Amino acid sequence: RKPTLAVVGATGAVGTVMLGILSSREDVWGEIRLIASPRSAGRRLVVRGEEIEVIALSEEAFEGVDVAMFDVPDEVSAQWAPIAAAKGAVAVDNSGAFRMDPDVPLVVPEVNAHAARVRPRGIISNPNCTTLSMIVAMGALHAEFGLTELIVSSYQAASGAGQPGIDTLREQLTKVAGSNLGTQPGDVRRAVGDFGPFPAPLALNVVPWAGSLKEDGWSSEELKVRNESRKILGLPDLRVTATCVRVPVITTHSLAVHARFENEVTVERAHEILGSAPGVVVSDNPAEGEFPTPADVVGTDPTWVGRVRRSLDDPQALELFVCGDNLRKGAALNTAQIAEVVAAELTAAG
Ligand code: 11C
Repeated sequence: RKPTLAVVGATGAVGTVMLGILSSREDVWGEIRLIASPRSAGRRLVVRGEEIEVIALSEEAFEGVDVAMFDVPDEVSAQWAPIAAAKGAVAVDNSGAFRMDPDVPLVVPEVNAHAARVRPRGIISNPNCTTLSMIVAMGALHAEFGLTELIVSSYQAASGAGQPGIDTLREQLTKVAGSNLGTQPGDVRRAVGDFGPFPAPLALNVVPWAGSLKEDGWSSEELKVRNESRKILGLPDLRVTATCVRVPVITTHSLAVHARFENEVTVERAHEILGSAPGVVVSDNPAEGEFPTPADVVGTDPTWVGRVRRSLDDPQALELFVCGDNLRKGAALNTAQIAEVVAAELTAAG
């Protein structure tokens, strides 16, 4: 019997991408059940070419479910993932609710698939999209050179803040299109009016903020990049500094990465490693204008890496520019890959 899958949060920005991904990947699932808030129950959505009615989140909705994916806010996952697990499902959770729980593995299949097998709470966490947008490439480089430090600046897309983020950026872009705005202090701020989920205008701007305020001026997003990178790579003392910035891109997060290693590095060897790493594509020929940009890689699955350079002042460090679709590898795709690892395990166990 093929395992039964539940998709919780099927109607959200990530849930919508998830249904497309489930329809295009090798089909390892028996029944696929779509679950959402009571407000969205009754809607009919297409997955694997078949229309399915969305049912309301309830305990009974998890009856007979083997794997339950959660693409919902932290507080909804915090309440419902343990309920799904108590009903016998393996919960694969894309929220921040359980990522740092020592009894919950944080899994990126290309880096630490083995960790998915040990799940005392019946829950597996999917990392934050910013961490995910670089970690496959960093895992491959770490395996060869031994990572000792990461200094990253992110360029995060509006869709990281969900559908309200996308809607806000589109509305702001409409308001500023064809104008002379962006020439006087505050003119864009006054013109766009509504900032939506962002603390400042995003159109014609960059905003050095994502997430909520934590101690000493750090944002939650910056701490997630640090804590999650350490946990996924199994390097609890890895030095990590992140500055997270929102840019006027609809979808695809980018990161400028300074990575320091135990050993000397060469660009040639880094290209070889990245070029043969599953899930990574190298696009690095600046003489021909070749490097990854969000507009070019959006809608694709891999982590794209370009601008690979050895640091001028440090032969043990590399500089890179990395792009990844935050709704696909950064969210839905990685969740689907984790669920497939579990499905293979369940199917093998009979
Ligand atoms: C953003 N990375 O771009 C965030 C969204 O911890 O799953 C994802 C938040 C999370 O705003």
